[in-house]
Amino acid sequence: MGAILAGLVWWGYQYDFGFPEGITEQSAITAHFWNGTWVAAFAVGILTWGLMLYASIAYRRRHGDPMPRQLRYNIPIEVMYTVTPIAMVLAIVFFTVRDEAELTRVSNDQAETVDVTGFRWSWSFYYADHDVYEIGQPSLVDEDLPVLYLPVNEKVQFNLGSPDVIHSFWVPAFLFKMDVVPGRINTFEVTPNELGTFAGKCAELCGVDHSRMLFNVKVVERAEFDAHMDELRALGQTGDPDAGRISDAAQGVE
Ligand SMILES: [Cu+2]
Repeated sequence: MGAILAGLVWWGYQYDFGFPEGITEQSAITAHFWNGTWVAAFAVGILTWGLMLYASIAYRRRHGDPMPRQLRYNIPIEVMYTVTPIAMVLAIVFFTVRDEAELTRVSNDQAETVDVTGFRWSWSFYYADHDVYEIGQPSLVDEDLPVLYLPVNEKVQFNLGSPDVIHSFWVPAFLFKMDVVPGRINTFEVTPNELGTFAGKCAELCGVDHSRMLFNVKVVERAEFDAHMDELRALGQTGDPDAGRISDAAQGVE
């Protein structure tokens, strides 16, 4: 029985317990935390189910048994029932705080900086080092969505701002999301390490067109990234489309 459950846990581990595959250096931290939590939860579960099963068979009622000894107000057991869950919760808190600190650490040694503005109901991406931008419109049609280009294996710093309500910048394949809050700039850094096109969305219900607040992320080679910057420049999409909005918000100006 325990062996079957342990086998199931091992099998689940091979598939990251249903988690999508991460595409950044940092996503390995999230995946490891997710897997570790499941393994720990199953270890507790297997022990608990095993004890329940054992107790209900070994101590089942037999004919003529008297009323068993009652264990009300048994201090050692009460203490164990209190201390054990607290220790388990503290362990979860320890790993959560440790990994969150690592995932949100900003070291300012990025290769590219992208100022992301989430607005009702789309996104703009300002590539600060190239002074060009892309601005989207709400849509469910893939070809109409704004595309965020990122160079592979290079660290990108995102600065998230909003001129209106709270949004949330979510690329599921990053295994990470961060809220976009009016009046402040939220910053995080990732290093995408896999080429491809990935979905992005708003993860905070923000109004009538929330579901159409989609975008795509293209992780490309450096040369293709630079070519795209030139394309945006040729289209005349230069300057910060959000000049004022984000920076005013950062200073608390409405
Ligand atoms: Cu939104």
